[in-house]
Amino acid sequence: MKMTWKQGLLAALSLSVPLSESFAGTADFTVQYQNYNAATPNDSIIEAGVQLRNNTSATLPLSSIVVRYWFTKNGATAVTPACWWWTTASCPGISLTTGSVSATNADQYVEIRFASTAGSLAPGATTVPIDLGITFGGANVNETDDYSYGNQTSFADWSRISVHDVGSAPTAGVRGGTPPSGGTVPPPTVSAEFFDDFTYTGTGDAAFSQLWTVRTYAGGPGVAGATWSAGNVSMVSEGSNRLMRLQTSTNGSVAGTSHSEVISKAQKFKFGTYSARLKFRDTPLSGTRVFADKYVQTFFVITPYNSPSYSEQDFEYLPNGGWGQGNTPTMFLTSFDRNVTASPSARLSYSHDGWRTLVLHVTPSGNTYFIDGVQHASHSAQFAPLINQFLDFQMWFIELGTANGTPRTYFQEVDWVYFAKDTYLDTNAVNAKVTSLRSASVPRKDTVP
Ligand SMILES: [Ca+2]
Ligand SMILES: [Ca+2]
Ligand SMILES: [Ca+2]
Repeated sequence: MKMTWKQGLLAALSLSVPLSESFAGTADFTVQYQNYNAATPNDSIIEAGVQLRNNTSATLPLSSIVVRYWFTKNGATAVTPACWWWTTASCPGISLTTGSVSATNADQYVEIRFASTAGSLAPGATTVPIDLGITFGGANVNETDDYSYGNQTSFADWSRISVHDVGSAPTAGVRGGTPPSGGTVPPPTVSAEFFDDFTYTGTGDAAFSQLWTVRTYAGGPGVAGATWSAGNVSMVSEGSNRLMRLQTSTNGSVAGTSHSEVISKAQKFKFGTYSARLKFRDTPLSGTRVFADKYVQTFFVITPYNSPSYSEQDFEYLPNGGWGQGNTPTMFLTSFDRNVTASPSARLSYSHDGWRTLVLHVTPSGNTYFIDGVQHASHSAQFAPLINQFLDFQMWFIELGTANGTPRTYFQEVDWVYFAKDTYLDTNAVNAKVTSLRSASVPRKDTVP
């Protein structure tokens, strides 16, 4: 493609602009919209076709922006966004979250985010349509009172779906379209919080040891006789960010198998928002993926297991399947209670490889699980904790591929963990808290009594 020196310079400049800052103006993008469900504005489905045109003379990375669709949920208790089509049926490169606002004709929005793999949009180019679905747990809603609603059945410019800088507040950082007017609901005030960005030099860092214990004692869960190795926990870099890495290794024999666990020193977490940003990994750090190795990548909270008041809430990801799932990558979201044998568990039968933001609301009336802003499970008050809990990260084998004697090491990484006591933050509010702490150069914080 022929490109002038100026366009080339602008494209180069765009790469050096921080993602949270506007590259240029508020008309960088035009949204074009078609209502794919125009015939039924009063059923339980919103289906919007959305495409984006780049109005600038620069090539703009889609990962630098988000698209927000604004609506009223009319009292519906579940709001579930989905990408039903984009480029291929699996919608690679897109993730979706929801947020709350208080604006004219909008109390909710769905946000479309793009991974770096979604690529860039050339000057004047338009994306193929994104088929955005929003469902309400079967409840019927009224779309005609939605800010972003229109009934056109072919694509036309539409200012009521807006484009913003990634990471911006709901109506801020406008790059295209016009967000609804009116205030946004400020996130609730957090009185006590725990945060760790895992910026340590290593697990020998004294500051790390103040907050966390790396397990070395033997025992369950998992393959009996496996060791729990301190060497399986390390701190690594990803660009300028620091991550905590957990590993689990095997050569197919019990003697050659080691697990890992990092647990908070404090047992003081009960009701509130638990959250962590994890990079789940489907492929090994070294060696070959052996599907007969069934193992678990986790973030969970737990009391002492033997307590008469035992409780536990888990995000457990099985990249190679297991627990009756064959080789299908499966996420289990489970709440345990000492006195209940049937532990409720949601099962998500697809890969979670890559970065995921996990949010768990633990309230006196039950536990609700979110991944990347989407609610996937809600468990009743029976499973609310009775006593304080620990924060925990763990990797372990359920069973081994004993026929394969070649060593292999699997891993997961943790960017940060955040807890807000007695306060319930949605995923956007959690991300805003983490961004704010980082902006203030706070690598870790603990004000939880
Ligand atoms: Ca509809
Ligand atoms: Ca509505
Ligand atoms: Ca980090």
